[in-house]
Amino acid sequence: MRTATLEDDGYCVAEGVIDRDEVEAIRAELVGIFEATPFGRDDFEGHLTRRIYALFAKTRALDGLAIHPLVLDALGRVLGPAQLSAPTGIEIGPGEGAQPLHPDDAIYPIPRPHPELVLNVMWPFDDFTEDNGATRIVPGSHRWIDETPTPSTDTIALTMPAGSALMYVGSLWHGGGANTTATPRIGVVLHYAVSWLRPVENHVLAVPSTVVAQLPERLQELLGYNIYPPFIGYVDGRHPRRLLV
Ligand SMILES: O=C(O)CCC(=O)C(=O)O
Repeated sequence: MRTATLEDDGYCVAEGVIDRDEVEAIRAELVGIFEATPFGRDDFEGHLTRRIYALFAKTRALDGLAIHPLVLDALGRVLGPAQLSAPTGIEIGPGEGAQPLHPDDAIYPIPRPHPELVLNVMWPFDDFTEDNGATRIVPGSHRWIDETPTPSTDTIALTMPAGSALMYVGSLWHGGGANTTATPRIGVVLHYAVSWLRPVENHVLAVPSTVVAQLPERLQELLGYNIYPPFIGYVDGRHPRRLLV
């Protein structure tokens, strides 16, 4: 079968990006945070699903993945200057139904078609299977203009081993799958957007600046301490990095 590409298919999967030991270490850290995280409040968040928001205030385990060379390369090709927008840990619990299908860029009131505004990287920390809620996508839907899915729309489950990286563009219709197994499905979706848009989560308030000051410069930029040329994002006329002391 042909390998899917971001350019042609709106998604791609790279397997074996992180090894089993790293997967286990990150998963263990996330499990501790999920234990202190409430279930979702509506069908979109999922009533049996827990979501870790303000992720970069709560763990250092994902810093390297957020700036992984594979990711930075894709961001440069698909979005150009980019920032983190909605980084979220997602634990789909046993018995959860399928999440409503959606394109992530629909949150922005910009008519389709438009250049890509959003790129997601889903990092699975369990093997994603048909049964435990692997992310489902609607093939070809990144090219839709006014079309929306119906109950008979075909979706495919992006099954992959933990340690893979799934990337998909913000215009692709997708959603978390139903989990019909007895164990949770853990993944982290690092959702990036072009850096001239307002990010979905307000990182500058979510992550204390004393924490950001300790991070790699590239991650600081992705968390809002950046300038989109010539000067979107300035603080008192200067680069926001100057606040990080
Ligand atoms: O959990 C997943 O597989 C996808 C989640 C998702 O698409 C979302 O919450 O926007």
